[in-house]
Amino acid sequence: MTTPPRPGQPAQPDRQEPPGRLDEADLAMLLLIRHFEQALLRLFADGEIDGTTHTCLGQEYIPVALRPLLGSDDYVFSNHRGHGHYLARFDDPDGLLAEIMGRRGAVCGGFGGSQHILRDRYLSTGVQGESLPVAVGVARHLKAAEPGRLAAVHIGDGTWGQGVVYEALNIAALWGVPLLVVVEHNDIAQSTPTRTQLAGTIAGRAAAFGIEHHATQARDVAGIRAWLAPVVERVRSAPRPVVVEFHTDRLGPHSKGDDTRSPEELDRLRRRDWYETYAAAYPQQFAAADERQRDLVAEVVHEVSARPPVAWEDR
Ligand SMILES: Cc1ncc(C[n+]2csc(CCOP(=O)(O)OP(=O)(O)O)c2C)c(N)n1
Repeated sequence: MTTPPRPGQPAQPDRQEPPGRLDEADLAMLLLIRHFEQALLRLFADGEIDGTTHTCLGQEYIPVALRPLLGSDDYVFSNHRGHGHYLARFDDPDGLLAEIMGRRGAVCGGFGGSQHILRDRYLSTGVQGESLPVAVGVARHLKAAEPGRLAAVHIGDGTWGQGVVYEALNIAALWGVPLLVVVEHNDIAQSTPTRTQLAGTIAGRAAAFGIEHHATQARDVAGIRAWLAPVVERVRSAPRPVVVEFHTDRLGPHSKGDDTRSPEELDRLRRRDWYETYAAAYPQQFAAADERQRDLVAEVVHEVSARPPVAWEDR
């Protein structure tokens, strides 16, 4: 039921294709997010951070692919698994880590932590589905006041169990608002496999509202970008809502250590990790960039950990 490509639109990239060679900036961003997330899990395991966090290990390529397609005047609404979304938009690992650790220089004064960040036109929330109606309202405003700009909202497959998603899609379609719904479909919601709780398909649910839907298995940043560029352009120019569904893998635990999947299942997913695929395709470029970003994140962790806690008067 996925909407067929239009004439002139690049074909949907295939997961089987070898990845295209990335430019240094894209590779650096992918690896920054990967090492940032791994460092966070270590900090939690070592008892250096309280509370909780949800890493986007395995899903990093989605915000990196979208990065040049979204401008600073577009709104991005993120969810509980949002570190990659934030880093791809702002390239600010220090501010994010300080926020999560409650240290000076925190992007939201340490109030928001991992899941609740507000910066310029970027807002994340840990409440599933909460951002979608807000994004529809913002998209309605953009349509009237800032034509050509859009609101992008990231949600997981499990979030399609929230009724508010359908109220929001209904109004988005009715009002014809510039809304890009980015679905990161990793087949699991915390511990619930999606196949046990989602009847039909996300494509079918979008179709029920007459909303254009596209899906891809690809992890190749350049291929995804070329494929999505005209889709995103249509969201802006029509304007109208579009749902883009990425079939992806959550490689880490739901939050810090609560993975209910079997070691065999995790092995299967790790074998198709973009990190492994890219390392095998471009070993020299990868090794140098990987070491650089690993060191950069280690330096950020070292420097931010040494900062004093956020003080009340800094907030
Ligand atoms: C309204 C609401 N209900 C329950 C939760 C607890 N919760 C946090 S994440 C999550 C699973 C979300 O699954 P999905 O949307 O597929 O995203 P993923 O975690 O796979 O990225 C749940 C149940 C919540 N944050 N908000």
